[in-house]
Amino acid sequence: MTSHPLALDPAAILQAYRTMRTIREFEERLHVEFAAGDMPGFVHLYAGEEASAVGIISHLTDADRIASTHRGHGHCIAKGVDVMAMMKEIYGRKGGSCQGKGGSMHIADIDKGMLGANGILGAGAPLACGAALAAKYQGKGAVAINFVGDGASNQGTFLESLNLAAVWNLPIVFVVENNGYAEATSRNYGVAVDSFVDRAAGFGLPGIAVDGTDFFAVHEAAGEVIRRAREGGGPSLMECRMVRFYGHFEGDAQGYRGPGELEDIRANRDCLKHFVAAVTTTGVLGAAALAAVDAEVAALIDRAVIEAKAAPHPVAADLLTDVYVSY
Ligand SMILES: Cc1ncc(C[n+]2csc(CCOP(=O)(O)OP(=O)(O)O)c2C)c(N)n1
Ligand SMILES: [Mg+2]
Repeated sequence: MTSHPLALDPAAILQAYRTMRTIREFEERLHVEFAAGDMPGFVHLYAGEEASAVGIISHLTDADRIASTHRGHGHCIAKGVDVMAMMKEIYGRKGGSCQGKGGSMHIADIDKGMLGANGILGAGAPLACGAALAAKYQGKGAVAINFVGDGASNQGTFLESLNLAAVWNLPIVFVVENNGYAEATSRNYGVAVDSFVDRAAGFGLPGIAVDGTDFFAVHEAAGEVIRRAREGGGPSLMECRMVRFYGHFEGDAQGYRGPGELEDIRANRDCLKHFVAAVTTTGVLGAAALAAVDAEVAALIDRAVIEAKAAPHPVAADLLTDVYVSY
C-alpha cells in the first residue's frame, strides 16, 4: 500500500526530508553531548523513528493537537516547536521551552498544538481525548493525535481512552509506535496480541498497521485515518512498526539486544536511508538538493548547541515562575 513518492508535491517531500533530517541530527548530537556530561536529567532519543512523527504530523495544522510520550523530541520538532528553545530546555537553561525547568520530558508548545511530551506512560491518551472532544464541539474539523509506545499501550489509561474515543466518536488517531521494546522488555514478551490492530477491533475502532520505517507508507495511511476523523468518521488506531537506534535512555548498555541487531537495523531499517533511496531513484529529488538540506540542518543544530551552552541557568529567584502555563 506504499504511496509512490511521485504522488506527493516535491516541495512537500523536501520539507518532510528537512524535518526528518532535523530530528535525526538533533538526536545524534544529543547522544554525543549527553555523553560529555553537562546535560541534566534523562534523555530518550527518537532516532530511527522519524518517519512516524513526520509522516503523521505533516497532515496537521497548529489547530490540531498532539499528545506525546517520554520519547518526544521528534513529535515536537515535527509539530513546529522551536529547535533552539528545545535545545536550551534539554540543557536546563533560560530561554528553553519551560525556561529550563522541565527538561526533555516536559517540552510543550500550546500555540503549536503540542500538548507536551510526558514522563507518565499512557498519560497522553486521556489528554488527547479531551483535545478531540473540544475539537468536536468547536466543529472546525480539527483532530487530535495520541502517540503511545508499544509498552505504554498496556496502560489502563490508554485502553480506557480507546473505549471513550469510540463511544464519543471522537476525531482522534491513536498511534502505537511499536519499536519492539519497553525499556529492556521485548514487545513479544509484554504484549499478548500479534498486532495492535487486533486490540483496536476489541474496542470497536478501525486499525491499520504500517511499516513505520517507510515515510510514504506512514504518510498515506495517516492521510486516510486523519481525513476520516476530520470528516466526523471517528477514531482509529495506527500501528507503526519501527526501530530505535539508541538505548531506552542515554546511558543504557543495551545488553538485551541480539547479536548484530543494532548493525542490522542501522543498515536495513533506517527510515532516512529508505526515504533517500525512494526519492532519488524516482528522480523526485536529486542528491544535491538533499545535501543542501543536510548542510542547513547541521548548521542549525550546531547553533542550537552553542546557544544552549551559552545560555544562563535559572536562578533561585526564578523558582516559582513558569510552574504553570497561563492562557
Ligand atoms: C506509569 C509509568 N510506568 C512506568 C514508567 C517507567 N517507564 C518509562 S519508559 C518505559 C518503557 C516505555 O516503553 P514504550 O511505551 O514501548 O516506549 P519506548 O520507550 O519504546 O518509546 C517505562 C516502563 C513510567 N514512566 N510511567
Ligand atoms: Mg517501545
